Amino acid sequence: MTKHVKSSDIRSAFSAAMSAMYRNEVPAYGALMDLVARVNEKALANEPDFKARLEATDNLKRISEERHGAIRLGTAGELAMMRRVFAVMGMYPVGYYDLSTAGVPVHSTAFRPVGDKALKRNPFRVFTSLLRLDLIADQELRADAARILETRRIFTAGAVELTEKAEKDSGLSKDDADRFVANVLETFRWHDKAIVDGEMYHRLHDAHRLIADVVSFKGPHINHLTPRTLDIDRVQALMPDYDIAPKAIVEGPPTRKCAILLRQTSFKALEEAVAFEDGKGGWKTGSHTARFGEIEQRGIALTPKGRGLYDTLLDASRKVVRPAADGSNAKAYEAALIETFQAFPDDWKTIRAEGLGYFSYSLTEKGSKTSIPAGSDIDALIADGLIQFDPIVYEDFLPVSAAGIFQSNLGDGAQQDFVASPNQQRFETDLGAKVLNEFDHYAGIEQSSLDVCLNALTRRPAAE
Ligand code: OOG
Ligand code: NI
Repeated sequence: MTKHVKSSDIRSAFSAAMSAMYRNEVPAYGALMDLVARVNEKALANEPDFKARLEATDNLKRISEERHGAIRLGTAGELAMMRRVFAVMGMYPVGYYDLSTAGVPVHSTAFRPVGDKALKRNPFRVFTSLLRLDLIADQELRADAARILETRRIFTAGAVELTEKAEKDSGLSKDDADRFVANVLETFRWHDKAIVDGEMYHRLHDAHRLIADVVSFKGPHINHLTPRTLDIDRVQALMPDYDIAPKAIVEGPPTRKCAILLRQTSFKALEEAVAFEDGKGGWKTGSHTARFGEIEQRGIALTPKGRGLYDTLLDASRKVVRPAADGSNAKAYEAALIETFQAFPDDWKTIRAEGLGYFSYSLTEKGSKTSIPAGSDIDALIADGLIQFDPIVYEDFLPVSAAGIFQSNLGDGAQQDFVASPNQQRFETDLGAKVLNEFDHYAGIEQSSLDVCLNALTRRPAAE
């Protein structure tokens, strides 16, 4: 039997290939990558303790390679096939995000690796949205869009064939994995020739810019790739020096000592030249705005209790100042956010003691030389300096933030309102699987780190 490549290696190769493609297609992404690399280096040099903890927990290597991307799909069939393609790379749907409340006619999940080892190897994730034509009032347009979407094939024959092969054989050989990566990359490529004429494009665009973006093209071009920074405020401040105009506010929690969840900022989508069918077998030049750049800073994953507190505080702060799309009240928004989040503890000890975040446990130097009786209390072991704890990184997304990121992509024009209508069941039927619950995964990672510590402490013969 041929030897199979690890799914994490395929994911890693795919993430690198996608990054190279996007860097080539969108030079501003390359500039942002350079800026992030520089800021990260400096952040690590300025904070040797932080660097040492990242190294000790095997989290340092992944940072410079870390990124997420986003795509928007048109049909249930596309979503279901995408799930199978991502599974070959060890990426599974985690979480359900309803964006209808934010005036965006999609619902989404994130495909990502789930185990501790796979995340450390390469945490590449793709925020994947499915267009909801059911939220479009115009019946005729809805039918036209559905008809157009039915005609396109977003996967190459090779991608489908290799996915089936991987499913049948539970993996791919090195040669097949290389072909798989090259084939799947095609699905994410930009096409500057639309599959509709200018008139149809404008009808779709008038209904919602996002509908035009999904329906008018041959495939779900990757619309952004996001490197992870260790100091988002610094990158935000330096972006203009690199000729990149950032959005007015950073989404998510405010600047803090202990980073929680996820902070994100982006630059506005580029207006790019595209060609529409002219109905006479030729092409007519036009433009389309879809692709942008984003950066993110990741902090600790919160427990349901911690997340509840985060949601409450974010909500309260937005009642004080609602961020305007044009950035006119950005300073006031930031101040309100900082003020409101005073209520969220800002040291790891309290965050742990109050059960707000997930931690990974490991033995200290002293702990690795000590043996204890079974049934010892974890808090006592920490107090005795035998066990230490590090925050577990949040690997998912935040719906309010995602809405803000979508918005920077949609222009500052009037926002549409849809009736809030989450429909996770429908999404899962279309996906052909249930989405995983993010909290279960963090809890599992936390528990297994504890088990490893306790086993080591209780089984080891007493040190001499
Ligand atoms: C996805 C926007 C959401 C994030 O990082 O929250 C997102 C999109 O624009 O398709 O990527
Ligand atoms: Ni994003």
